[in-house]
Amino acid sequence: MPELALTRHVPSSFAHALAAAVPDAPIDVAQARAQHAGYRAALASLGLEVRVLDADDAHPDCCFVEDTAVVAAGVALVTHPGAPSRRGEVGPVAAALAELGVTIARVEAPATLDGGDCMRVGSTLYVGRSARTNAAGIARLAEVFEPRGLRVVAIELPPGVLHLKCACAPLGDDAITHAVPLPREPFRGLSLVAIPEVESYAANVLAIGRRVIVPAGFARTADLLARAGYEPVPLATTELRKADGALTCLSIII
Ligand code: CIR
Repeated sequence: MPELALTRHVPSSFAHALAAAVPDAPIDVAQARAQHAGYRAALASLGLEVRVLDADDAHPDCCFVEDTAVVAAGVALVTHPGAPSRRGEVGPVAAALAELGVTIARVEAPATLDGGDCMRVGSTLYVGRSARTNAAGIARLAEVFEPRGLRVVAIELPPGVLHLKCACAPLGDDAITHAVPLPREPFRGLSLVAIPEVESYAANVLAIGRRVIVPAGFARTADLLARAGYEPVPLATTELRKADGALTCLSIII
């Protein structure tokens, strides 16, 4: 079981975070902060020690720490994010990970890699090739993690899917959620909880053991997870969603 969640506060500039579409209502930063606090409380209630890094107002997306490092097999691969505006986010996260005693490796330009494109399930590390993660980034991921016993499987993402984990997420070591835009073939051998197309945002869940944090308001997904033997823990994410954020993106779980 994981023990620690590294998170980062929502900056006061959060209303300027990257977003594929302009939201119907502007981001309410105070509410985003309240939702982030709810997230940290949920992680703590599931038994994790939660660390929170200071926000950096110069980086409106800095609370989405998942994209800045991939941690597995005792190594943190600090990324070179695909979005230029996010590249300055990695320093404080790398420093915090180094303080935790994790071995640090790095992705260097021209390679790009976002942690949201990386999903470890058992001994397999799936990686989406996306607008944010390029072939050199995937090659670097394989170079770092394959010698440490992880099989790296690349998946071409359909246009419009920001990150691999927008459409799937781990449910332990042999199961995942899975939403329609993704092919099924690369995940053969895993149990899939198929998320209905109208609820595809809710594919991004955060499982800690059998308890699974799900975005609030996605009743069918919660029901499907419960039927599959998990305990859904709904959490409000409306303001984070306006910046294309969901649940896994707010932490690095160690
Ligand atoms: C971005 O576009 O980079 C942020 N606004 C959202 C990042 C979400 N990250 C994630 O799902 N891992």
